[in-house]
Amino acid sequence: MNRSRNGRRRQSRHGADERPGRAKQRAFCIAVAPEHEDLAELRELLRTAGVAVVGQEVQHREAPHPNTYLGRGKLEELRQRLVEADANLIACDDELTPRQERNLEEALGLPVIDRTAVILDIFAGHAHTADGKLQVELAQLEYNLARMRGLWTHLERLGAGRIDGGIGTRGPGETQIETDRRLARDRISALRRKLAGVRSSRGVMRAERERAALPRVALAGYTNAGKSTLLNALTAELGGAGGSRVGVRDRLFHTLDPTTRTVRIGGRAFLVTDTVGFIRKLPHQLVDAFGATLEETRLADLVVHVADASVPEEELVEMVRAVEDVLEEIGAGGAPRLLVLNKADLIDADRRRELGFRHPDGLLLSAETGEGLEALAQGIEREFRRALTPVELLVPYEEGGRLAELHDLAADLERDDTAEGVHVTARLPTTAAARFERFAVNGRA
Ligand SMILES: Nc1nc2c(ncn2[C@@H]2O[C@H](COP(=O)(O)OP(=O)(O)OP(=O)(O)O)[C@@H](O)[C@H]2O)c(=O)[nH]1
Ligand SMILES: [Mg+2]
Repeated sequence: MNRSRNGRRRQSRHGADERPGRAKQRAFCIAVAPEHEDLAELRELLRTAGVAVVGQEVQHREAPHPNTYLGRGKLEELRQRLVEADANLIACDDELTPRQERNLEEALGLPVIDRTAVILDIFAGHAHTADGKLQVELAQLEYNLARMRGLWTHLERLGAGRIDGGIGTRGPGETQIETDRRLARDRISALRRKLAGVRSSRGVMRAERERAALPRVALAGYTNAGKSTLLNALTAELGGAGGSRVGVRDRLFHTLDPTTRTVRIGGRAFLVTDTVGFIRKLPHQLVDAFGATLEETRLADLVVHVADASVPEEELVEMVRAVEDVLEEIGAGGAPRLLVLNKADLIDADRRRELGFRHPDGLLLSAETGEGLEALAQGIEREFRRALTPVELLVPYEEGGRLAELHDLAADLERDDTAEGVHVTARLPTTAAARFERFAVNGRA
């Protein structure tokens, strides 16, 4: 911590800070919880956002105070501790109502950011593709519209350039706020239109057509569980194609944009997609804005749920549940699921046994060392077969291309050349079965 900063002028209520570059921010974390809560995740989020943590306070109460989040007495007590800790920012582990946020800022005399703002800020920093950037901007605008002030200026992630004169860069003042609101709403509609355009663009449609032909596996899971590492391992070990390695880093929400690779398992090609990680209390603005990205998971034939099993059991259970909740929320709750307990290389023999009986369906694996990869491949193959639809087709000889496609897609394919064409019995993924319907014999397709 840089002591020489102690005497510097306070940030304005809206976080404006005229120092050039990104200021070193020193956050004091607060939370309300009925029982013990260690705030490790909020600290990790802040670390990823480039903010230092200088202290924390968890108030034990059933529910947050509706007006001030923390109770009166606690607020009094905190003021002194904030000075001692040399904090210049408060970070709250829950999403605050605009009123709670305002009241907290007034009572504590420091800018307040909530969990949602931190997550949105991280997303803003990690979005690389045009699509990703649009999605994050949309989520931020929606969050800010309710608050009408500068989320970005708090964490100073975005240089003035990008949102020059835009929402969140100005001070308050009633007229300004009205103008900002209107601008924000205009921008939100424009972004929605743009995103809709991106989605319906030719490229996306073509990719989707191609995708429909091969069985799709989505890697889903808590952020930092090792999804990208696993995709790399699957591509490297099992053979596959589709470009360079996916970025891996020990930070939250490293991956935002979905990456799809072809992986060959049991002689058949699968499309495996790595996508954005989930988190407890995932801001609903993000779930909305990332609809197209999350679609990859919703449309998958199989969801491989990757969990970091190197954490204590309680945390593991909580993270697994958080992911299940989000899957449910995005409409992927019904898809066949395979649980992968990753980071096996960090787990000792005792804990391995414990995992074995606590999560009997879980597949212990290490994306780093390759342990368990083969078992995962078999698991994918097995789940895939379970979801196959039996078909009986008569494919005319002139449709040779379709036959080749069938060979790629089908399991247990048997063919018999007859006078009318090739008679085929096989088992196909449901989506593919629908596409071959017109060749169906006896209504079986
Ligand atoms: N020891 C060990 N570390 C792992 C393993 N798999 C992943 N990691 C590490 O865990 C961290 C996160 O890995 P990623 O693959 O980026 O995780 P992710 O799930 O894609 O994370 P986000 O994209 O942020 O949601 C990195 O530091 C990896 O090196 C593993 O099997 N063993
Ligand atoms: Mg990743």
